[in-house]
Amino acid sequence: MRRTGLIFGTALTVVCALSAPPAQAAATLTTKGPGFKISTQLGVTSVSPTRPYTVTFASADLKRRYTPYLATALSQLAAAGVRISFGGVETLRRGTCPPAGHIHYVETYRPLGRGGFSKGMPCADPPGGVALGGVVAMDSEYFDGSWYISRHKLSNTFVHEMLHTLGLDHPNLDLDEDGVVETYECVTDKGGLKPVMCSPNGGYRTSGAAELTGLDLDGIKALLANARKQGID
Ligand SMILES: [Ca+2]
Ligand SMILES: [Zn+2]
Repeated sequence: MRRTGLIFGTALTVVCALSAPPAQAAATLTTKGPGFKISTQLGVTSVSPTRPYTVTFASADLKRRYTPYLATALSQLAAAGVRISFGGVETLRRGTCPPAGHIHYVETYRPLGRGGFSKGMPCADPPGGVALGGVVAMDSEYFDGSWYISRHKLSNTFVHEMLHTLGLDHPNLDLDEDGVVETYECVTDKGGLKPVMCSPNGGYRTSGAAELTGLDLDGIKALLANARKQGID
């Protein structure tokens, strides 16, 4: 069966119910913008402009297969001021956070317990609210042929989940004011694009797309600016 609808989710739908944003973060820090939202409910309010972020993989095979999907996004993030680069292979105990600054990719069967969904989670409540990276679990179904996903959605999923680990949440809003924040209900940029962080998916729809939109970059810039506002290096 071919399914092209809901492709990725995260545990954020679960987490949203847990707690209000930390009180100390509310006053001066940017927490959202027209096309982005920061994961304050997970205690992440900034991205360090100086500390390194490193993308690691659970195996050499994953590194080989996943790197092409992430290279453009890493260039964009670096250009925006994030010190991010590819690292190597490391083993992580299930359910734990990787070493500081690592964004660790694994491949598991239905990490959210739902077919076709992948999961990206930041390490919660990092000191000072500075993103420490996290774990991305890509659904193995995309790669063994058991779940159809278009090339552009797969590419966007890689980037979407990575941005969760840096502290971006779904920016969905009740734009039509029907009282419900719906899937795909996200602002668009001048070119009609939804942010790649839109739930369940957004971003460029060209084949092989794996880029942040300008709206997502606004979110990254806000995370970096929050660090500077707090004097965080
Ligand atoms: Ca609505
Ligand atoms: Zn998501």
